[in-house]
Amino acid sequence: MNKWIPALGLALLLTACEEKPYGALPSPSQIAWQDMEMNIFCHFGPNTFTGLEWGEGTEAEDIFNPTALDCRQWVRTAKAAGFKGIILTAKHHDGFCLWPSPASTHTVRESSWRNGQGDVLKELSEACAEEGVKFGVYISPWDRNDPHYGTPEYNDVFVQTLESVLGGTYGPVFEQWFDGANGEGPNGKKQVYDWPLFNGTVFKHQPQAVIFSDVGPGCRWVGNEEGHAGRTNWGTLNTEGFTPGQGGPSQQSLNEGDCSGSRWVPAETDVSIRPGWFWRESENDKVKSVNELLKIYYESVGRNSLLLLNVPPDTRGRLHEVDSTRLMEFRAALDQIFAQDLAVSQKRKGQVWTVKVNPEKPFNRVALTEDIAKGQRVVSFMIEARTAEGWERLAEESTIGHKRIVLVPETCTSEVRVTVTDALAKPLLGKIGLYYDSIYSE
Ligand code: FUL
Repeated sequence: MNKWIPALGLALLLTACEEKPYGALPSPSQIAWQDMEMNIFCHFGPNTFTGLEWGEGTEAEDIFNPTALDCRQWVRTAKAAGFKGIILTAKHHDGFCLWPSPASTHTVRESSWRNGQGDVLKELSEACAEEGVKFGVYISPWDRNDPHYGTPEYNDVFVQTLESVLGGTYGPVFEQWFDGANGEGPNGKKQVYDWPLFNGTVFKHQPQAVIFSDVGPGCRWVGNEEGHAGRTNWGTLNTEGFTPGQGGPSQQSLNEGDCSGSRWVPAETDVSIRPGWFWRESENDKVKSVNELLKIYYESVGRNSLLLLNVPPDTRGRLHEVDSTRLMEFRAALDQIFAQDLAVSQKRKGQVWTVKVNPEKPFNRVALTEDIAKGQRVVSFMIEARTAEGWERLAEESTIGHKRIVLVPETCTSEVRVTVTDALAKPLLGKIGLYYDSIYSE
């Protein structure tokens, strides 16, 4: 036998061993979810028409009356701006259902909108399917309308509510958003939620769905509504002993995850393009600027989190011109910044990656990735540039994950060096990208 064959076999075996997964791992659905990077949140319902953020639950159904509902416009706008999915508030805390839920008498069916024949979920899910944009739902467990709220029966009502959305009528649902807010219902009582029952119902009908809550199991709240994940941000979290809402993990754990956390529950950064979650005429001049959106992008997607940007439809049932224009400007800015990767080639030696760069072109962004399918490993790293005097430090940071974009001073150099200074297991970095951003100002 050729003496190299066993040696080669051993080498391959060693490589395979080296790349063994480490720690808590993402499921295929969670990997696909994280690849989406940016999704649109749509807060829409009676509050759109009353100007409230939290409806009372006593609003007449006729309040909901979009004059020119056009879910295709939402989906096409989201798609053109580079967002991969849309999550709609199918039912917010006021209990009003944007579909004719058999578990409620407070729905589009009881309204005079389209003579009670309208169904926003149908229209949105069909538009999403046509455009190849993923469809997700927010269904608030807190319900200020349902008379059963605050009694054990409500948990069964909520299961029926979930089933009527997730049971197949509206096709695949990529994310189920569970809001932790738990206030009082119409009888002044709070509900003891049966989370295992709710999650089990979601998985029964949509086994691939990523469930959002403070503790997942699919993804976690980032701990604030301002649009920033932690500079340190682990995809892993210790969930034992915690529940969604008030029994959730600390704000720091939500924001940064837990190093070596027992479960893979990555952060989702939900933030509104406007001051409020629902559309209001008075906020048309308060839509976030491109600069603010870029900051949010760097501090969410650029910090190993998915960005869920709320762009609420108006009383016509359309994304307002101010918001849709801003989304296009945001897209144009991202395209310009990330159009050209200035890294020429990349070499690895141990825990050090050296990247060749064209010395005539400046860069000020370093984009890093880890192969998260094998577990998140990098604890800390350092970025340096070669100068005539030796290596100059540009940044020292912690954690990478799915994507990490580090803002560094404007630099011209022939070589960049990334050194992983601490890791839980052998670091598996992907391609390192170097970019120049002339738009964002801190
Ligand atoms: C919160 C809710 O109370 C807000 O109204 C909004 O829906 C936000 C995304 O989540 O918990």
